[in-house]
Amino acid sequence: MNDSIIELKKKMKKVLDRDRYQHTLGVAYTAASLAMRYNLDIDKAFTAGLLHDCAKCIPNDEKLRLCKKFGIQLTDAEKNVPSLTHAKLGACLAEKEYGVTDPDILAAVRTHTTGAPGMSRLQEIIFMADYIEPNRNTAPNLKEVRSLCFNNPAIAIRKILSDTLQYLNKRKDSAIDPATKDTYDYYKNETEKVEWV
Ligand code: DGI
Ligand code: FE
Ligand code: FE
Repeated sequence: MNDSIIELKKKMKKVLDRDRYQHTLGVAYTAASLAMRYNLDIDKAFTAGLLHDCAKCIPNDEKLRLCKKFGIQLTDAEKNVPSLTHAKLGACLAEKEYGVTDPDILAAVRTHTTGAPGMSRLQEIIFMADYIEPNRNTAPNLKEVRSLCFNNPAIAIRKILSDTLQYLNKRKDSAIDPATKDTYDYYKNETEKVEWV
């Protein structure tokens, strides 16, 4: 792995708490494995994995202040559930604070929580790796979803989002971001084109 990855690892260890750093390493290595499977640049996937939660441990009021400072447009859901902003703010910090210029890496960080319709393969890999990395253990159907991620990304993403929407619908405080619903609709439509689903 290149030197910039080693530097980034050190920086993430400083700005994340212990569990979040372990999760971050899990996402980076899982993303690297998915990149091997789908013939993508391994260093790019690892870098996006390392950075995806770089804004997660910033206190919520500070997150909102930084979003305002950087002119990041927030949805009503993000205003109601400020922790959601760590994705867009993370992409902004990846560029301004950690020197990332690759637009695909920045997009992967930006969309890692809600997904987005028509994601690039790298965006899909980070979205999936975040959900299945080895330290994750509470989501339903993890065994099935882990296997799907290495076999059929569109179906895996559809399943992740349907389980996430079901979980959010059960919770009273769940403000569903339009991006989460739009992404589900997109991947549902994509996978309905496939006959054997
Ligand atoms: O940052 P992580 O915990 O590693 O993972 P993440 O960025 O995917 O965030 C996961 C949480 O985000 C999970 O509890 C589900 C929640 N989430 C995803 N989409 C939405 C959402 N929460 C709300 N309120 N609305 C959404 O649209
Ligand atoms: Fe996250
Ligand atoms: Fe994460």
